[in-house]
Amino acid sequence: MAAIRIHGLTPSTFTRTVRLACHEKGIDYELVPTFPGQIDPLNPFRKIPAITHGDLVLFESTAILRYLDRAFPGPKLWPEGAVEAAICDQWSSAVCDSLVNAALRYMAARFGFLPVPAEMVQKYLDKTAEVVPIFDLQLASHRYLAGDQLTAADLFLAPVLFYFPGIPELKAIADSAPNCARWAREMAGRPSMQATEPADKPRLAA
Ligand SMILES: N[C@@H](CCC(=O)N[C@@H](CS)C(=O)NCC(=O)O)C(=O)O
Repeated sequence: MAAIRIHGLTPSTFTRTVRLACHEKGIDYELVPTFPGQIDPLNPFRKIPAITHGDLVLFESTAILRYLDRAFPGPKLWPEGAVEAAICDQWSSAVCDSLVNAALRYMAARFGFLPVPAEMVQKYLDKTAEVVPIFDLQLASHRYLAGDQLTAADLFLAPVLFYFPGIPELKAIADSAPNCARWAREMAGRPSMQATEPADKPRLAA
């Protein structure tokens, strides 16, 4: 049995981020399929993923990635320098806050995961159209989201952008972000992305 157990689901973007981190660092893990409603007591906030490592139980993907990066050898997910590490945190948070609170909420409505009032659905789409160009501008002058090397920030962004082509309105936004497209193509070629492709892609609600 692998020492690291990831409790979550393959279509979950945050679960994929944690799995990506394990693949990038070469950490062996076992995925324990767990729905948000089943994750308590590992995460009392009832969100996936959570991990266990021996007696340690951890939830919140950022804390999990930080732990994996510090506790295990392998390529660093945060750069060494104070400035570079802060930039990585900045872009990771921008994904988890500005992008997730727009695009992921829109996807949840379109995939029928959550009942979202109609006026909010449009607001989430408008907000997505507002924030994606900011990521595109950053990627215009940097190979990766937080600079010239792959960092945790890329591992947060990739699972979210991965769903854009499957939703016509989000595909239209992605199509006007050429630098995100160039970055996404490069990310798609990584073995970590291929190994964590969701088993079942969610379908659009009628
Ligand atoms: N801040 C959490 C967010 C995790 C999260 O939102 N997970 C989603 C699935 S991708 C979830 O469990 N949603 C269920 C819910 O919000 O009730 C983290 O970084 O791990």
